[in-house]
Amino acid sequence: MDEPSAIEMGSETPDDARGTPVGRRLFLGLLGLGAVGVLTGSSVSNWYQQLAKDDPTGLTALLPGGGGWRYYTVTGDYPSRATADYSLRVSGLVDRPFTLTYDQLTALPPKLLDRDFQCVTGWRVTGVKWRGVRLADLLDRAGVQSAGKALRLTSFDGTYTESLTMSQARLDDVIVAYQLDGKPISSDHGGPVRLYVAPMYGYKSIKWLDGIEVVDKVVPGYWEDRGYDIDAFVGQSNGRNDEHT
Ligand SMILES: Nc1nc2c(c(=O)[nH]1)N[C@H]1C(S)=C(S)[C@@H](COP(=O)(O)O)O[C@H]1N2
Ligand SMILES: [Mo]
Repeated sequence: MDEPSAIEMGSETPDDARGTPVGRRLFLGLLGLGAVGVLTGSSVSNWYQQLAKDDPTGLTALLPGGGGWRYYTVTGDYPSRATADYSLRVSGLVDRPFTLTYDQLTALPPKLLDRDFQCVTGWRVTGVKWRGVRLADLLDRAGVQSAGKALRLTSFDGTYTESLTMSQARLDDVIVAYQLDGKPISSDHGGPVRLYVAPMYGYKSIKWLDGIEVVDKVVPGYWEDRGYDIDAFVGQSNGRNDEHT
């Protein structure tokens, strides 16, 4: 397998049939900031948002006003789902599989977190406030069977997956999140519901979460299949962020 890199993590979306990484186009775009005028008269902040969305390089973090976030998607679009149409399925090696609506999820006892969000590629957003439900609470509700050793998490983008061992999933700061900085999570950020794994690099925090399946062993997730650590604790894993400075 090719050695993955942080740039690869951000450039899964080809911008044309030849598969030119978006990153190159973006980088050239940043060099030519004067080109902003041709972008259909949108305000600079709208332009900035769009740029940040497509930015696999992290370079937009160097520009003022963006809050430091990059909006990642490996599929090339940002699926949106109304809260009324949302549901979360908990299944697999459990005694009581269930499905929660958005209203049912958000009615459960909340867990609040205030942490830095750290992508393995090096960008970080400090002091992000999250509200959600402890993943451990959902697992308790389902009743994990003794054979259940790991979780396989799925996204309604249809492509991204993630994994956690059972002990990681039960950590107090791993939540199924539905608010970010006091507002419902936007679809750009993986709303209406995403995972937030506070102690680990951002790629563990799967967006557009719709399925939690208890399985008997770890099934590597999307980036883990591409060489990133399954145990992605910030500062402890290989992180891959040594590959670019
Ligand atoms: N479904 C899905 N979840 C995802 C990703 C993705 O591309 N698709 N990217 C991951 C990575 S690498 C990071 S750093 C964070 C970024 O979250 P943000 O897009 O809200 O900034 O989402 C993670 N979850
Ligand atoms: Mo990331």
